[in-house]
Amino acid sequence: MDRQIGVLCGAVIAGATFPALSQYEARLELLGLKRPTQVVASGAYPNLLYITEQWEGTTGRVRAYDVNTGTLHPDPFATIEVSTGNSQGVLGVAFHPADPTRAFIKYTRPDGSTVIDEYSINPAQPQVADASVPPKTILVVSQPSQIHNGGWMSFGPDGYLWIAMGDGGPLGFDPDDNAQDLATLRGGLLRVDVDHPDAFPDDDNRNYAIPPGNPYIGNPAADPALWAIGLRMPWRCDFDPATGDLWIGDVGQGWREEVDILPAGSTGGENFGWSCWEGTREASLDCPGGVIFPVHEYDHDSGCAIIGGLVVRGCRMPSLNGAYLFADFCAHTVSTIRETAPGVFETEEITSQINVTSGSLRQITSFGRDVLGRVYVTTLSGRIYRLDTTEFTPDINDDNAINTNDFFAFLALYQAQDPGADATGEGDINTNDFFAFLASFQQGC
Ligand SMILES: [Ca+2]
Ligand SMILES: [Ca+2]
Ligand SMILES: [Ca+2]
Ligand SMILES: [Ca+2]
Repeated sequence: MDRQIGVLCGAVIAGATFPALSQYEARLELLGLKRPTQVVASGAYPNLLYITEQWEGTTGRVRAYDVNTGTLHPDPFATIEVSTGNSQGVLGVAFHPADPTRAFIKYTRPDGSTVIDEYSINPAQPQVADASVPPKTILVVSQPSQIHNGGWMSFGPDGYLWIAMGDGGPLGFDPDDNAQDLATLRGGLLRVDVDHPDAFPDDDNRNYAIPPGNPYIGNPAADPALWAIGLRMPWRCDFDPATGDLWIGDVGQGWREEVDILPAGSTGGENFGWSCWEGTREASLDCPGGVIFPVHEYDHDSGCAIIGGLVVRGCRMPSLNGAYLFADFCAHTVSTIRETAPGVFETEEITSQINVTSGSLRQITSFGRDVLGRVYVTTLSGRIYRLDTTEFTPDINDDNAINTNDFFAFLALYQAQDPGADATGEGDINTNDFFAFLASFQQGC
């Protein structure tokens, strides 16, 4: 913060009044999609959001949506033949962080296998994949059944592609013990390198390199793509944009839904417990030690399937800054988790604080963010909502950061008696608003 403004804030903060209790709004952004499962931004094309449509009939799609114009591009980015169980279909899309011509789509193909293919983008036409370049397969993982195929995928802060895999079934309680088996990728968290030559030239199902530092390199009993094990159905995960911690929402079996954290400093080899443990409930008698337990879990009195969310960062919703948002698919609840002291996590259900402008937040399938940190929610019914706040935010110029530009933007609004300067929210613009702005400005986000 500018030093002079900081001094000014320090002088007036004692008399400041803070905005009232926050309320949120879920504004309907788009409807009519087919089972949307993810909303992903590409840094290279900041006005576009890419939406995965899980399946319609036997076809899944990725669609491009222009957030500036509010239009869905009529032609899909990609159209893929898929298998169509509840956790099958098009499951995720990721964009190479440094190369605007490369996109990656995760889906289950008609024979049930989980596949990641690379698609090419012509930067002149990023709404649709470049049809002149055939998709290239990165990874194929066979699946014993159509359950627990779900799992998220994203590039991490380290530039590698991270992939979470469900245990694959074929029944409950992971009967093949996939999640504790170092030889299979099912039930694991993977880290692969898509920038270096294929390390498995004799294997058409593995077309990537292994990043140096992966924990099981050199272990002949382990698949070197694994970073961690013990996951059941990690439907949605998120790297905290501020800390790099990975938050994992792992769907439970009959008792516990859980949220796990892989710290940014992880050196790999973590065991998240499944199927020895379901949350902190012992599910089998033969459990290894050293299991990482969830930072939050809830039982089936409060829901049935956790929809992992994301860590909100930035100034658009100041009271959610730093909170992890997640949902339950059946209870239709939205909740937050905050680390209030090192290792202490507190949760709050905020469903009743969200005013939904049209329809309802039922059967939430994912949360996503755009390049400005705005938060989106997808529902199985085909809707996308943008989560916003009715609270006053000192981010006056709406760029998700607070700095001197906001200070001067506020002064301009204040002098013009613009409603945007009504920091106290009572309809009048006076010196109280000036002090309230300064207080929230100093507080930052
Ligand atoms: Ca290969
Ligand atoms: Ca666990
Ligand atoms: Ca700003
Ligand atoms: Ca006012």
